[in-house]
Amino acid sequence: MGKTIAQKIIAAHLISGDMTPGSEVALRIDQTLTQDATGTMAYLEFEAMGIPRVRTELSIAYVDHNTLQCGFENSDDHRYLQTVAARHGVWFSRPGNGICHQVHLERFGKPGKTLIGSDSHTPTGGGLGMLAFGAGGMDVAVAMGGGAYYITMPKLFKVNLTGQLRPYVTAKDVSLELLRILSVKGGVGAIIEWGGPGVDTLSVPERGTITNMGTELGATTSIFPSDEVTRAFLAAQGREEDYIPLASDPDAAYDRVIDIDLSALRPLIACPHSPDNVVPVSTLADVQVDQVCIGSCTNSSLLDMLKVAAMLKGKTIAPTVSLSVSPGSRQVLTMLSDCGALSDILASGARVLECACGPCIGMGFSPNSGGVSLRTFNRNFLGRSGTKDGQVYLVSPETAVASALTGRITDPTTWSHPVAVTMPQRFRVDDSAVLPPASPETAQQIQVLRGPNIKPFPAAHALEDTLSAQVVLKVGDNITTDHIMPAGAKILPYRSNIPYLSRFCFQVCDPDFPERAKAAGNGIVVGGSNYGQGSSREHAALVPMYLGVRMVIAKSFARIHAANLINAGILPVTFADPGDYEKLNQEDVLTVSHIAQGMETGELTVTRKSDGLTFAVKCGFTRRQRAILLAGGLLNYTKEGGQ
Ligand code: MIC
Ligand code: SF4
Repeated sequence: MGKTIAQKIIAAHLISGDMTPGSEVALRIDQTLTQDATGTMAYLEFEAMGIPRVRTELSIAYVDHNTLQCGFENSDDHRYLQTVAARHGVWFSRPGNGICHQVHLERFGKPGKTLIGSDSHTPTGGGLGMLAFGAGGMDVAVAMGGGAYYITMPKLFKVNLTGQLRPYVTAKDVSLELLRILSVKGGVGAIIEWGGPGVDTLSVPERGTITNMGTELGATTSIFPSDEVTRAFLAAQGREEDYIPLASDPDAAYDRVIDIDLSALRPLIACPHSPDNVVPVSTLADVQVDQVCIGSCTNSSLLDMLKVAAMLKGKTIAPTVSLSVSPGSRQVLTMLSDCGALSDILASGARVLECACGPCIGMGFSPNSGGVSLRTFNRNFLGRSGTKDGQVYLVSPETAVASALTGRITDPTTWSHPVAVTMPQRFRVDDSAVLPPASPETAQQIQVLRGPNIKPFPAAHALEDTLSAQVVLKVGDNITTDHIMPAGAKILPYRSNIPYLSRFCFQVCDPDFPERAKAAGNGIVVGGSNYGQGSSREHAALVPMYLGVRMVIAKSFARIHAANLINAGILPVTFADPGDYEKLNQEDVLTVSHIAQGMETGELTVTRKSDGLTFAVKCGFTRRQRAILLAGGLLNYTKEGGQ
């Protein structure tokens, strides 16, 4: 039988395992990326492994999240990242050079290669035909050292595209349509491949928007074929030599096929507070808008920005609306400036922010109290904007501009003059803000500069055979890593300071959690389905570990978070009977015995101390995962010589 695109790349990178869905496969990783908010921890972990130089084809450290320098913390971390990168063979993309996923697509991504990044939107690279995964920092550190990346072999979904997008209907609407169909859990355990005749009509940046938001489906990754559109994009970036063609075989089999007719789509909008809460834009026409933000790794390409500029040209935004525009990279900003489009954006009354994540991660531009904010971003989780009662909606750049001009949520297809924007034949290439690493001969002389904000890595516990602990928190379905470990301008500077960060753990759900967990000593968290969806931040596992959490019992887990829990030495187990979730209460004391043996059989028995209630939990760990847990996390496991 023929192979899908993902199967071909996996087969070419397979170190061990068999490619049957559900089995563990170990993959050779060609490229890694980190960003600053997760990178500090990843490089501390890499240093702890004692490997002098990265063993990948390319590893690169971007600085794009923590770019506000309100104190010494972020500036110190940037210097740490720059020096640690230079010393260990890693390229360094300076602050202001752009958002990691946008810059990686422009300058470094290559069809057919594997990439892991310490950021959940690393699958953006799938727009170029890369097999790109979001991962925890520790997994990235291991890959930098030449180690394999382990995943459960996913199922394969195909989205078959036909037709062509109508004016003002965009790639973002394609993503929102799939979220409407599948929900934020619909892609868990699957790779989503995009195919069909409609693919030819989508440019690489549009494909990148779509693979970027595959993360919101919970998908392991998403990927497009590499075709003539890919070749043209790479040629325009001055790197046609990176092109290889890649397509699925005609008789490749998929576990599920979803058909989307691009011509039938209309502008869509995700309502607060979940990316799958999707309705047509036209149904919300009376809603007043306070703020509009355009940018993020989802929608900040030159193509997006040129459309935004063309729509804004000669017009002024509504006086009640505050509009921000963050171009995705220095390349995008420079080219907007060169062609005069930047002036059109500025003249409309927009505030142009630097080329960084910015408002997407609560780094400024938080909405007013209760304010309605339309964003071209990928996540609208509760509190993520920095304003707890902010009402964040996700839209395309076209819907964002139409709404900024009218002051109400506006369907852009009601506009009479479609704007036509084409991809440039040649991008302006200037990589001067990407610093090469020191040569192997001089690297040892580089001094790694560490600020006082870098605190020691918290010690993980080796797993005992019996665990007796209190339920320190019970939460519902779809808990995000933004609930577990919030980000934002006030907290992000402390990503290398776990003790300080711990004060904010689960702040959105229960401000008393950190104190209660600390007082309990050992703790258990009980969650619903899709626990830990969202980001790749391993802090959402390291901080609970620091606060004494030893086990999370949930109905189901998001992929990256489950891996991060295991890497931190915390047991992620699922209810054998989801009905048992209802029986548990916060403060119950639970005991689990014979853990090592139970992990072998895949089932553990939990007993409640107060009344002897017993129930089963599932723990289908692989041999390697069991060894990691028993060692007390991936770092201990690696130090002990585990592969
Ligand atoms: C996000 O979009 O939530 C982030 C911030 O990019 C995270 C990474 C982080 O928390 O540093 C992600 O998506 O992985
Ligand atoms: Fe940055 Fe937002 Fe993209 Fe995360 S989702 S990488 S915060 S732009």
